[in-house]
Amino acid sequence: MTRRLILGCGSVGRAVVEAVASWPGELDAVVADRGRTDALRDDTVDAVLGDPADPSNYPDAVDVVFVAGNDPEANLAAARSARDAFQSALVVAHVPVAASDETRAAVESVADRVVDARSVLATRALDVASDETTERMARLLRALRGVDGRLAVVAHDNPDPDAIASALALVRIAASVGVAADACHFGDISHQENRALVNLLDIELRTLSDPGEIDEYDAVALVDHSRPGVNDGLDPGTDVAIVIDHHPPRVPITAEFVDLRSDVGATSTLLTEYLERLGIEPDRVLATALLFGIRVDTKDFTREVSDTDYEAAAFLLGHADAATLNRVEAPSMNAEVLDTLGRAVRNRDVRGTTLVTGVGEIRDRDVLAQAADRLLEMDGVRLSLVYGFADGTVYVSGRARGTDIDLGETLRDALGAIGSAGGHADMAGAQVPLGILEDVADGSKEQLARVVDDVIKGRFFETLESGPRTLVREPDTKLAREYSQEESG
Ligand SMILES: [Mn+2]
Repeated sequence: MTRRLILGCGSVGRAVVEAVASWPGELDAVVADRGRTDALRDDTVDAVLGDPADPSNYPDAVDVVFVAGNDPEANLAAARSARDAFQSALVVAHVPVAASDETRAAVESVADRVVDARSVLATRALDVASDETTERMARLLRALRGVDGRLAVVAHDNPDPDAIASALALVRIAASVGVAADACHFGDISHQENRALVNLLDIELRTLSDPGEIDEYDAVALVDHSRPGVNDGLDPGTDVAIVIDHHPPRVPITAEFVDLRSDVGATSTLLTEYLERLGIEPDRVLATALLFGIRVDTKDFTREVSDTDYEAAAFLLGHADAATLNRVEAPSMNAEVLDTLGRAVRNRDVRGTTLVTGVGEIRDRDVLAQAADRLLEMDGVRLSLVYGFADGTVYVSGRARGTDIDLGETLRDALGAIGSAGGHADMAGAQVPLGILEDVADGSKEQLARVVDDVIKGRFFETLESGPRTLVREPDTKLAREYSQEESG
């Protein structure tokens, strides 16, 4: 049981609390601000109102201390007290942007780890996430290794692509630890698209017709649903070893291993994360099925889609068979758009609510507008800018929503001098001749992509940081017309 103590609570402390509150272990906090204290108590943290640097406010023993206030000097004082009070604890201290070099150095001398707001925030957030993910991986493998015999991975009745793909993926993960498993379901695969998926990919599924058939197995796992006997043909009293699902449960779920995350769009996303983190390379059939599962459940990335779904899709793209996907249905999103979107997600540079990304060489510049649209759906993104190059020109496409930035005018400021740019406040584009950039790149495609990155991304962020155009000015109507034509697709 890890005992954690938070000292001070600025925006960083708040983020830490939100991440840590769900972890097993104890969480205490000492905060000088009454409003913050009350907010923490709402989060069921044991929060004391008082001076974070006063040891009399501390619990008897802790394993990890997060110093997480907004004030550099107060954090230094708290870090010193914590170091004195808990010799063997891990002291992690946040150094706010405003800290002087002197204070920064002083904090570094007492804390075991320093989180420097100027550079490390994003990285630390990822570390925190990966700790949780790593622990989950370990628990799943433990549950699988505990299976003595053959495992039935049961999808819900009349399984959809998400359920089918998830079952296949769990069978694959089980095999990686030497446990034999079958992907099973009750009912029919009735939907034409789902049958096409199974037939085209030659997917092996066992159709169960009698609840008694499950007795041939030594353990049961459920995917894309969470209760035996509810939306499957199992006896409601069936012992379940593993549940992996993205639907919010109506009742508490009992199983040895439960992974229920309703903040992702598909169970296939969860299974993809396992494959990726466990270093299991999905074969063509599995990757294609998982990608299809994510697409169907998120209605082609338009419904309940999260960053995790995009990350999973980006990973699967490298392994999936786009041609087969295209044959399963006539998708609204073709393979090239999906591929461009994958590159856009992988290469993204997010600063605040702005996402800028380069996709390298493109064949069809329409894909940029579609990618910019989709990226705007990512969590916390209010402005997206996507660029790629073709036929000696860099094409740039941007979208904005819920911000007061005039994107068309801002793009003109950023790129007007080296090309043509403009458009609406919420939908804009630019074209920059590659000309001189190509000379700099010296014939190498990779080098060219880097030079384009430097110029487009560099100029755009620079313009944003130095004061972007806001919606006060009327956009140039002539340019707006010009660009709205190519941006309408
Ligand atoms: Mn699903």
